[in-house]
Amino acid sequence: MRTQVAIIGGGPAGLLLSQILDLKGIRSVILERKSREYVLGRIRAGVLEQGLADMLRAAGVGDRMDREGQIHEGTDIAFAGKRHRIDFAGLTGGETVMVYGQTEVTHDLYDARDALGGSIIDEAKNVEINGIDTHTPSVVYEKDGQIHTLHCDFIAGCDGSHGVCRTSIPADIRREYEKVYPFGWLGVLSETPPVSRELIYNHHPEGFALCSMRSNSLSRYYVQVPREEKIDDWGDERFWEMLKRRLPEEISASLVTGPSIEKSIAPLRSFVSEPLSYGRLFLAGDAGHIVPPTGAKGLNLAASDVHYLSDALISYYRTNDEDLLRRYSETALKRVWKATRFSWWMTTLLHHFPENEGFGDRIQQTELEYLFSSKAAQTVLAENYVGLPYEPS
Ligand code: FAS
Ligand code: PHB
Repeated sequence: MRTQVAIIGGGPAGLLLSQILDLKGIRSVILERKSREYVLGRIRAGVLEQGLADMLRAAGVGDRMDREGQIHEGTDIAFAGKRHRIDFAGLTGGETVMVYGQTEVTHDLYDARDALGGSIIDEAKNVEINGIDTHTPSVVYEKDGQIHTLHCDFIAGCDGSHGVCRTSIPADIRREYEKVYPFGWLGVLSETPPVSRELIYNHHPEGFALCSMRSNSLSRYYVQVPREEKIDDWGDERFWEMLKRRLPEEISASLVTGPSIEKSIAPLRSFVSEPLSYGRLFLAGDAGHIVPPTGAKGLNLAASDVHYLSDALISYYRTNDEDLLRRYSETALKRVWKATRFSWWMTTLLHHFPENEGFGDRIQQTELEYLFSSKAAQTVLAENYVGLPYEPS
């Protein structure tokens, strides 16, 4: 088999890249390890920056998002029993975010790929990438017991944090930066009306809590739990009790609880691998970096990587010029590190760090009090949350 761009991974990064390239006449094949049903069953991100929403619209994948998604002009941050609003639109000259689940984005992308006859090979096992330091790379994989080789010009590593592409970059070239947080997020999806029209990021001495949603009848809640917690130890009642304890009285009083239709624990870490490219291999999305979900940046960074990588590939196939490809890693990492900083800052501001008792707690409280006394401080939060501009390639 032969194609122009072999894409490893059929999550949002791989699907969006394939769709954008297809619309420019560039052929790609997506190799996805799991079944489509498994990929579409994942519950993950919920907030889309303007940049990602615009990319989906430009790729012909924005209609259902514009029909069913919710535009949010601000968010609440609650601490010391009170809630304060960050007015995104007012502080950024009108910028907003779109609340629309990653699960729906992935559904829409699969539908769009099918509509264009895109080539997605799911349940592709034992993917191995070869020749990335040559002009004739290839991918070997197993499907239905048969071994196949896919010859290509480029390989896009969109295979997430547990993929094979990142570690195909030689260890002596690769530099990894990591910060592991001593806690995770226990998340619940429930068919209940959201407790508030906008999201509420809630600081509490016991631990962080987040009130989010997918629609007016589907709510998404998270509580900070110690890293070693096991999901089997968390019945719904225990979850709702903890959430209510952490929310300000006026919010928990109006919380509608119900059975969880999904419940999972995600560990939190910050991780960046440099460079994001090596020879004819280019990493995009979680394959190259991971952020704690506190800043709602993971999915949105996958989008900006795809923006830069698709620009570079389109430019190459149009002009045979490899300049943008050569500069992809440096360009993408500038935005990755800014979002990594913001996600670290939001996580540090809002979570309880047992090892910080005393001085650390007082600094955190001072930071929160300063945030709500300073329009400048709120503007910094707002412009990062709605998404910093995509730097010109
Ligand atoms: P993905 O991980 O989505 O997709 C990678 C794909 O590659 C997967 O389908 C995988 O099966 C496939 N793959 C892996 N190895 C392969 C191989 N060897 N061969 C072929 N295919 C392979 N972000 C937020 O903004 N907010 C959140 O609340 C949030 N919650 C999250 C919760 C969890 C549990 C996780 C894991 C992530 C969460 N994220 C969140 C981040 C998440 O949304 C990612 O940023 C987003 O999925 C990135 O998309 P991709 O880069 O496409 O990676
Ligand atoms: C979500 O709705 O899943 C969500 C929203 C905002 C975040 C993280 C997760 O920062």
